[in-house]
Amino acid sequence: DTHGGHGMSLTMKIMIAMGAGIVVGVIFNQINNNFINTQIVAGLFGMIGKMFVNALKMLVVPLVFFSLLGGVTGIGDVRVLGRVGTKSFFLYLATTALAITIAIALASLIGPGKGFDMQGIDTSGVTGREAPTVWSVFANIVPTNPIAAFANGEMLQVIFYTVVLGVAVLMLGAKSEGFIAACSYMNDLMMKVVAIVMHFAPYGVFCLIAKTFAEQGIGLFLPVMAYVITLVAALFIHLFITLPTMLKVLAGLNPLTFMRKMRPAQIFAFSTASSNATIPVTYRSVTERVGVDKSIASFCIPFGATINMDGTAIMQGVATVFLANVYAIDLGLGGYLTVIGMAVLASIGTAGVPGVGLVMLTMVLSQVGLPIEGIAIILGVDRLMDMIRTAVNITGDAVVTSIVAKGEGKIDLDVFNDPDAGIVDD
Ligand code: DAS
Repeated sequence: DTHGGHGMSLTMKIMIAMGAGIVVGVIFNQINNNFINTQIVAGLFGMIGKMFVNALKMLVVPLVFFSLLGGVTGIGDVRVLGRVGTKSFFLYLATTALAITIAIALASLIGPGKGFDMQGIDTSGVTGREAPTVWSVFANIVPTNPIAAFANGEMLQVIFYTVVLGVAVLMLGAKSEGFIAACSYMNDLMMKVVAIVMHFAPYGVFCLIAKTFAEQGIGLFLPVMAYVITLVAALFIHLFITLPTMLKVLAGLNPLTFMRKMRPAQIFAFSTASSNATIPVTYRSVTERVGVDKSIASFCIPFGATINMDGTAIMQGVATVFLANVYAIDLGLGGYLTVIGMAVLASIGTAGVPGVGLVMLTMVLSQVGLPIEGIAIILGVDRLMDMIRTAVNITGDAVVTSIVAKGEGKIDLDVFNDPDAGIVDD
């Protein structure tokens, strides 16, 4: 979507960078071991890509802190805050549970993994992680040391502490005016830093994708093609049917307009495979392009990036059915209900970073007695699957945020209906 007389918008540049990255990556993958040492090229792309992801991540904690502090003091009413928190929490869990249920149903229908030939796949070296108990997941939301929580980017703890701080700021009443003004300034300052980092997006996106495709042989997909096709189908059902329907029915917003406005954030999520790193872009797209009020987005976006992972839950549903078929183990309805419960619980406790879905999958598999070494079978294609499901994850976050905002009457429809709102062309 070009923007006025400014020529090509950043969105267009990012999309071209994504396409070019795929083409260049596949070419390097195909010519590998011939005359160009792709290790050097992949190393260069990797370095630039990593710098870009790090630049995004360096924004997350300060941006979330200042925007959320501004958001809490902007809402100004603890009851409204409680309502927004409760509504978003249950909507996030509901979309995740719905996503994995559809994924399991679809996978049971298609039946990937039946008669799978292990053909000497090396399943050693896959280590599981203990499944968290419900109690520990919720107890860990309260930080023992806020500085450590901020330093380590423990998002749930950062959110908890900032909300409590925000409520305390409200309780101080008029005394807080200077502080609130400073937070608003810091929020604007961080958004300017986001704009600077986004200026380098085409280069970062290109390098991240070119490196991934240069390393991911296409051949890796053949043995698990049934798994990949089922997973991508389930992800697309959620992305293009379930979420748009929820948006239309629960918020009365045009899904096509919404999806176009979320495209840059989806491409960032695809390129970085990290919901957390994408928070600055998701937040900016939802506020400046969809028109959601900062006071809602500043809570729901980081909250969703942490506890809401529809795409990841879908992968866990499909992978569980696939591995149950590979090992010819019949999980039964009880088994699948356990998988759904475990996947939803696991998504609350884990941050949105690359590869976290597989770590959560070990928890889900061990809970239903499936051999976790089976993960070695789908490991080869997981990076690309992670990129796709992360784009689904942040779209789910943005949809729930928009639904909550619409419910609170905190969405500016003039912005939503303005095709050029928030076009990032600086
Ligand atoms: N990459 C994770 C995220 O950032 C999702 C996953 O690993 O499944 O949301």
